[in-house]
Amino acid sequence: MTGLRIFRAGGKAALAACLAGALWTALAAPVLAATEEQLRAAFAAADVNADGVVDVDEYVAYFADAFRRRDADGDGFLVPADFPNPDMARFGEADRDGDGRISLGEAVAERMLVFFDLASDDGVIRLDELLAYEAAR
Ligand SMILES: [Ca+2]
Ligand SMILES: [Ca+2]
Repeated sequence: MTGLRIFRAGGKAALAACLAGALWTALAAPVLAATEEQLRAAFAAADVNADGVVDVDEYVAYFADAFRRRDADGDGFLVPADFPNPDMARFGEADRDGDGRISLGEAVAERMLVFFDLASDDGVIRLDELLAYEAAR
């Protein structure tokens, strides 16, 4: 996703990529370098209650929403055709049961590993953490 790079257990850098809202649009496409402005905008969009951190509920909701937007026919699964430039290696990693499609559960499960990696200290993601990891990658 441009952002569901999401589907790579790439830890914090991957989260930074997937939090860049626009990047959450192409599950397996090459990840675009997110600008700080894009990251700030994505973070603000994910931080629904505007308390300055993205907690696990906001994270899941944001990602589930991105999934639904990508799921053009609304059947609850993403297939390669849902992406403009699918990276089949990454798609295959996300498709844990190998049925050729990515369910919401498969997509969220993959993302949760990243969330808890980035939010390991306090259970929430802060903007400075996101920016620092993005800058380091
Ligand atoms: Ca929040
Ligand atoms: Ca699957």
